[in-house]
Amino acid sequence: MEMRALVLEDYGARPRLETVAYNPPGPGEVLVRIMASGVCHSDLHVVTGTLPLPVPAVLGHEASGIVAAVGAQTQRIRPGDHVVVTWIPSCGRCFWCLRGQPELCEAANAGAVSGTRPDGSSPLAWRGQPLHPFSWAGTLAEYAVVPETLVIPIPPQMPWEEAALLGCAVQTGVGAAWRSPLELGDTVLVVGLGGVGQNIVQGARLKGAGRIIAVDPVAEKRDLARLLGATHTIDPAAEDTLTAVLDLTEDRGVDVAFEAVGRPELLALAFNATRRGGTAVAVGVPAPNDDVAVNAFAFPSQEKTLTGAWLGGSYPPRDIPRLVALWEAGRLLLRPLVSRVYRPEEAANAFDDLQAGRIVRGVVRFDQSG
Ligand code: PAD
Ligand code: ZN
Repeated sequence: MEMRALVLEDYGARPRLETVAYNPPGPGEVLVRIMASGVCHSDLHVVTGTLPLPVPAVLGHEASGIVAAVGAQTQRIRPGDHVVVTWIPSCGRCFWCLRGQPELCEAANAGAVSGTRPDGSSPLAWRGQPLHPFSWAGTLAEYAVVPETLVIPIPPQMPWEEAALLGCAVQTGVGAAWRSPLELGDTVLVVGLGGVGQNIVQGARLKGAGRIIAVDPVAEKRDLARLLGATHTIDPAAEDTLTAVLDLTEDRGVDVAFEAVGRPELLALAFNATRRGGTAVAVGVPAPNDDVAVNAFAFPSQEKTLTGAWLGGSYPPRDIPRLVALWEAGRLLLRPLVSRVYRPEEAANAFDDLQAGRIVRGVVRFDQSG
């Protein structure tokens, strides 16, 4: 069978809408007709080669759609279900899954790195060669053939564009805030207000933060952060972020700081902006060989913590229904995160707009072509 998908041929190339071949779902897999797929900076990291996932690849890892078919041995999902597609297919059996850290699942990690199923095959092919779906998802396409564990049912009335963002940005951002040591009334710093950072802001609000200081050079993103719960904003192009944070906190620093850009110097900034006993959380993804320079003396003498969050520490079957409940109650805002909707033919433009800082989330509607 054939479909159109956004293919990255090699690092540095422009992603292109191509006709590719796909197999019917195998055992434990489902076929999803993609309605909407978001474009995340992690997709852009693959395009630039910062995140060296195997190519050629089908990009995309946060989406919504309708289950078109299910393979043998699937249990939870039925044709016709409305679903979110996410990107860590936790096995439920490995060392990490059994310890309650399914986001670090061994099989999921190995599959993301190899871009193939455990047997080395791929459900996708292009020009006679195997195509690697991004982290087994590959949702910037008309269809995705994915493990059943990547697919979570949602209420049929949920709009496609909002639902798509649950796949990555919302789980990552809200989860990172929720699982951080943030306590009621605490002061929080969020560096970087893209799709992920905005959700850290609203996650911090939902967990009861007092002051939320949000940093981004783009004015519209600072405005959106205020809508989602930020109490203070900083333009790093106009003032020194660390000085501004210390001014706002009687020179103490914040209780919890999040880096949501993916640059080591900004992670060091987040660490330096925390108070004694505070925690900095790395959410942004740097290049695999990047190091961060922070003062070693601060760990024992100031009891500081530097940690990280992968998919916000989320477990999608447990957390997506909770996020849906927050959205239904009007407490989790999704519509304002969708800056622009693209047709499949324009999907590559979403990458240009993301790189230029013009959008928070761009969403491609695969059911709206022409
Ligand atoms: P994005 O490009 O939408 O957001 C990045 C933001 O950083 C933009 O709004 C920029 O304007 C802003 N920025 C740039 N320079 C600065 C600066 N000096 N100070 C403050 N802000 C600045 O990306 P995104 O929100 O999709 O992703 C952000 C990062 O998170 C990126 O590295 C991505 O790969 C990573 C990510 N991590 C996970 C995870 O599981 N940890 C999941 C998804 C994305
Ligand atoms: Zn992502």
